[in-house]
This record gives sequence, structure tokens and C-alpha cells, in this order.
Amino acid sequence: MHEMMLRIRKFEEKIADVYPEQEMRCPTHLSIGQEAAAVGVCAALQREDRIFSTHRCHAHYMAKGGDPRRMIAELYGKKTGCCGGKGGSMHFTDESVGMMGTSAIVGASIPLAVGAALASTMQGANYLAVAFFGDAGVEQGVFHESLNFAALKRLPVIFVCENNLYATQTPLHKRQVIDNIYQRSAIYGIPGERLDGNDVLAVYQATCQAVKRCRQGQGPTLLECRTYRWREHVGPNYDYDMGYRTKEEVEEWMAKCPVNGWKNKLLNSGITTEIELDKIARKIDEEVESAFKLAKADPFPDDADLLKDVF
Ligand SMILES: Cc1ncc(C[n+]2csc(CCOP(=O)(O)OP(=O)(O)O)c2C)c(N)n1
Repeated sequence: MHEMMLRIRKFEEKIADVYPEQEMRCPTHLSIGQEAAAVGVCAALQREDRIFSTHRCHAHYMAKGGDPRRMIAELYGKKTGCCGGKGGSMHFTDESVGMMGTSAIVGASIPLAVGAALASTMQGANYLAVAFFGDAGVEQGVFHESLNFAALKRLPVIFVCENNLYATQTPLHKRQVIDNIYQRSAIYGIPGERLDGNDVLAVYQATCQAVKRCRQGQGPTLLECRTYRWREHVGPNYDYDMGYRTKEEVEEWMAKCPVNGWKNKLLNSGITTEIELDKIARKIDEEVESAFKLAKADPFPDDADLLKDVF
């Protein structure tokens, strides 16, 4: 889990570094600071399990086993990208690892995951489905319809709300009267839990429980992972100057960095050493360099194929 969180962090930091070069021609929403939710959840899943994501989908794709080299090619709009260069940052799909779809429509991942879980049940298949969504996703009516239906049919679906406290520049308390996302599960008769979304182990353990319930036919679970995005809503920069949050608040959350927090726990418990972790970090640095170099050199889609697989 440490390696995957660090991989996500380093790939996204590199995206932020090169984004101003204007060679990535898609908007990009970074998850720097939120890595533990993606990694903790996906570590509890099997390859055949299916996930659905949002505009902020890089971390989910990598955590589910997606190929970062194909991800970077996608951001550069190249033929070798996970959607042939036609999806860009907000529309990753890769059936080979169960990344079934991402949508920039707030809340859209929720009914899609419920549909996949219904299909799994109807087909007698073993896979379960996960919907990742932000705290604004619960403001969509479809959140309630989906939870109700999934609870009623006891579908194998896990609802994962990454509550980073903001929807673009609007804080949670200006949009919702009560700060109780996880408790909304109760009205549909399913379990709901609030987690420290920066604690990868806590997220992993809660997801394992939810997975168990799905596999035993006990139906859905709602997990609210409290976390924080360090960079601006869309784009590579820090946004202290925008006035909707303070530098102090961002720094407070940076001190709760999910990557460093877990790294320190591993070191303090003697499970690993600085030398081992340095080796992992160097290996990832090489992956990053190679992925960007190859992706930049890759060809764009052929003109004749531009309308293929576009819907
Ligand atoms: C249905 C819909 N309404 C509005 C938007 C514009 N929009 C894009 S992202 C966003 C906020 C998303 O916040 P949240 O779901 O909490 O996710 P986060 O960006 O914090 O990860 C909004 C309102 C949209 N994409 N879709």
C-alpha cells in the first residue's frame, strides 16, 4: 500500500510539473493528499471487481491496477492511452483491471456502480462494484435513489464518499446543514461508517468488512473517508490566493499526509527500513521518467479513427 500511494503521489506531482507546458490538452483534477482512500479501498478488492469514478480518477485507476504508462499517454491524447487518447484525464476506462468508467457528471458513478452490482447478481457472477464520489455527489438525487435500490435488492456495492470538504470552492458547511454523510446510510437500513480517509489501514480494514458483506449477500455499505485535496480543484497549482480556504488549513492537512503517515508507521513498527523504502522510491522515479518519455513519443490517434469508440 505504501508503494502504491507513493506511485500515485509521484505520478501526480510530475503531471503538475509538466502541465504548464500545455502539451496535456485536457483539464486535470489531482488527488494529491487523498491517496489513502483510493489505495485502501482498492487493496481490499479483486481484479474482477469493478470500480466507477469521477473527474478525480487518476488515483483510482492506478490503485485498481491500471497501467500508469497508459494513463500518461491518455493525458497526452495519444493512441496508446487507456482510452486511445480520446478520453483524457476525466474519462479513464480499462476493463482489463475493472476500471469500468469515470464520469465528470457529479454523482454519476453512483448509479453506474449500482447497475454493475445488479448485473453481477442477475448473472450469478462474483464481482462486486464500488462507486467513488466526492461530498458533492451526495447532493444529487441519484445518491438517494441508488442507496435505496441497492439496499432493497441487497446488491454487492460499496459507496465510497471521499469527503475532501469542498465542492470546487464551496465548503461543506455552506452546502449541507448537518455534517453527517455516513449517517445517511441508516435511513436505508445499511451500515455507514466515517473513516480517517488519510489512514490507509483504517480504509483498507473497513473496506474488507464491506467486501465481506457484499460477498455474503448482505448488501451495500457506505464509507465516508474524510480527506483533503492539497492543490486547486482543477489544475496543477496551490490556490491559497483564491480566498475560499486558508494556507493554514491546507498546511494542517499536509501535516496529516497519508503517504508520510503510513511510511512512518511502517518504519516505527520495524516492518521495513529506510533502505528498502528508498529502493521503492527510486524504482517509482524510474517508472515516472519512462512513462512520460514514452507517452510523449507515442503517436496521436489516426484521423480515420477519431470517431471510433466515441459516444
Ligand atoms: C451534475 C453536475 N453539476 C455540476 C458540475 C460542476 N462540477 C464539477 S466538479 C464539481 C464539484 C465536485 O465536488 P465533489 O463531488 O465533492 O468532488 P471533488 O472535486 O471535491 O473531488 C462541480 C459542482 C458537474 N460536473 N456535474
